[in-house]
Amino acid sequence: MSIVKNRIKNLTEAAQRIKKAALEKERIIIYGDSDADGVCSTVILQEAIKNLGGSVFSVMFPDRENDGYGVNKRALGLLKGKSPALFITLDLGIGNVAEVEELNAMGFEVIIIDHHEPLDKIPAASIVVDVKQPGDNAGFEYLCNAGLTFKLVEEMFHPAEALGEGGLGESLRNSLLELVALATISDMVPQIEDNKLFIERGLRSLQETYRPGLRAFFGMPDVGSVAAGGYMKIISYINTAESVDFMNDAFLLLTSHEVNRCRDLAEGLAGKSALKQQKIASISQEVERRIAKNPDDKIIFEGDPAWKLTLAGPVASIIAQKYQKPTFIYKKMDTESAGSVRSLREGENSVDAMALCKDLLITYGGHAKASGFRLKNEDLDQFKQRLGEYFIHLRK
Ligand SMILES: [Mn+2]
Repeated sequence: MSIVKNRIKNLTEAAQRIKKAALEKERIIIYGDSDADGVCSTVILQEAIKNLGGSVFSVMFPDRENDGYGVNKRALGLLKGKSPALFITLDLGIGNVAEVEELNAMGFEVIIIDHHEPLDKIPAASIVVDVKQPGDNAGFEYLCNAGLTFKLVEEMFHPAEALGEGGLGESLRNSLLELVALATISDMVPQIEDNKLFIERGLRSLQETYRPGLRAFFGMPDVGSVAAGGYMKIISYINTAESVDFMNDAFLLLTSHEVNRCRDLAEGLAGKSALKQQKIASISQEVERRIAKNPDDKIIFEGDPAWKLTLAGPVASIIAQKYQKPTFIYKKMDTESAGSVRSLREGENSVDAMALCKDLLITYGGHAKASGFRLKNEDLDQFKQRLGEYFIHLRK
């Protein structure tokens, strides 16, 4: 179904290596991001590996609130003694230069599958697939990570040099496309080319999904049919799941075969989602109260110890949309602050802005319009000032 273009850099190599690991029953660990895109990517790859006769030894999702985004320190601690293994990152990893070095030293073979903007240095993984990395001119920067993972899986089932060897069956393909569609909509990537096809075909299949976790949502009174947009509720429920001890309820839901368990998990996520929406609204109101004092500021830059880091993104989205200014919302912790950025206007690239402040930042990364950062509290004022200067300059 793919529109024929150049090959995505390293995609064939990654597909062949993962397929070999599945067929030879090597130990495989998948480390995915905790949002809908990361969770769907993980389900897609795990099901592909199982369909090739392999198994996934463990699946991990970082607790963004407590342990930080990406491959974090606590994960590295838990991974001690688990090598040798093929360690595959999904929807994260491109910023984990130091952690990948550590994984290598621990005896893991690392494959990165990501779609985020690379920073100065690409991690020294054995294979890096990132549609935004230098040298990838295939033109697939618009894919979400689940879309990229679907293309990887297509290659695992249809290696270029052995077409017809045992393809991705129609029902598995459709089932995976349902997840790709949800992730593509969730990640707010442009609905063009393959993304458009993914959404059309995935949503069509979703109407009659056989995945118990998705059927559980359609059994709930507040989730309408696919035609009525019920998938938006499903996406927000999946994004509500937070990872605890490296496991994630949305992943458990999407991979469970037990109808009752799926119903319980789906209802649990719906309940949490309602609470989350209330908190997002109250933080947004607080931000609006604060910025009302300085209506001429070129950026919005607000933080608080009481705000949850996982809500910084949704709050920043609402505020950036309403005020049309680059918006930085952060949680202030004991010694460090971490937050999310939304910069919606064309040409106001938030990752470029932060690159100019990288001497102040512990980590940063993401996409032009949606990104994140972490820094020491003592550097907050200078960070804010330099961002302000950068964006004033851009708007002259
Ligand atoms: Mn993503």
